[in-house]
Amino acid sequence: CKTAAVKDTVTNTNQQSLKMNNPIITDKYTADPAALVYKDKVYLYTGHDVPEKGVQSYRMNDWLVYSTTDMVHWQEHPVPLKTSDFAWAKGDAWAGQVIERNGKFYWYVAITHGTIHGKAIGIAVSDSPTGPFKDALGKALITNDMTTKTNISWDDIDPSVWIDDDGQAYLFWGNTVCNYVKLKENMIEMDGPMQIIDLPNFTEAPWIHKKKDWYYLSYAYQFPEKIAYAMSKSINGPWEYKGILNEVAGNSNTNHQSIIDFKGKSYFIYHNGVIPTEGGSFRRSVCVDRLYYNPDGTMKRVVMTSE
Ligand code: FUB
Repeated sequence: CKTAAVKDTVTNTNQQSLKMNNPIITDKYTADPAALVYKDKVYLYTGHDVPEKGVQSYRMNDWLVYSTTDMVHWQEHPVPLKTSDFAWAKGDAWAGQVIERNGKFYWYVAITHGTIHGKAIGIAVSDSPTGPFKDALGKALITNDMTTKTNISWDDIDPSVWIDDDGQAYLFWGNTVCNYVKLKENMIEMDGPMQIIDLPNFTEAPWIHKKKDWYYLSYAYQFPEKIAYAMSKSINGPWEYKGILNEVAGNSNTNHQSIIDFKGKSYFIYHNGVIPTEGGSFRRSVCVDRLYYNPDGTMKRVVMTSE
């Protein structure tokens, strides 16, 4: 598999000082990682692929949460959120992200709508990063009615959320087109028009992070998915495309990234399908690797590791 092949590169370049034990979770299939740094811990929210014999499509009914203080030892917490917690939805616990504001934790998720044909973005809220979370709105914040789409065959609208230095919150999402909108301080209402960001080969999975005075918008690129990114001096753009950050992850058509800094180091968190025998596009596993920046702020390509 691809991850085994890059192991020597890692050793030779001496980039990797900490063994990540990839995949980091092996007793369950986990996907679509979204990490939150809060106080002295990292909370990792993931999707959960449920293997079903002979089924080659997503079976995802709940989301999972793990925490760590060292990025190596991960503690699993009780299931924090299920598709059935959204009464208006039909199923499919797809990608999402959690953010903290004023002591509350808001979880934006992609989920299949019960009556509108397609995916929607729901919001769950909790007083604790580990939940339990409950539906914050009682309806979808954003819907993606597929009956109006003629040129797209899939309807993933992975949300990603960001609170800027001035306190303004933003929601990013999209499939084939990246959209964003301001959120009100209550985090559950939009505040202004939806806008579009022009990014080459945008598929899905936007993720915003900031380092020094640069904003980074990384996303799943083409299909099978690589991770590419753009940079800007402002959250409102203009965004300049900077290239590929991560190759197609071993044995999975999708890739999905989360980028954080924790205790002075930068991390790239993603999924692949390398668990022997059953692993694949619908039985994925979350991995963590170190991320390094160049002096001009661009990011070095991530070297995927298998341990
Ligand atoms: O896990 C289901 C979907 O596959 C996610 O929403 C996408 O990001 C892709 O990983």
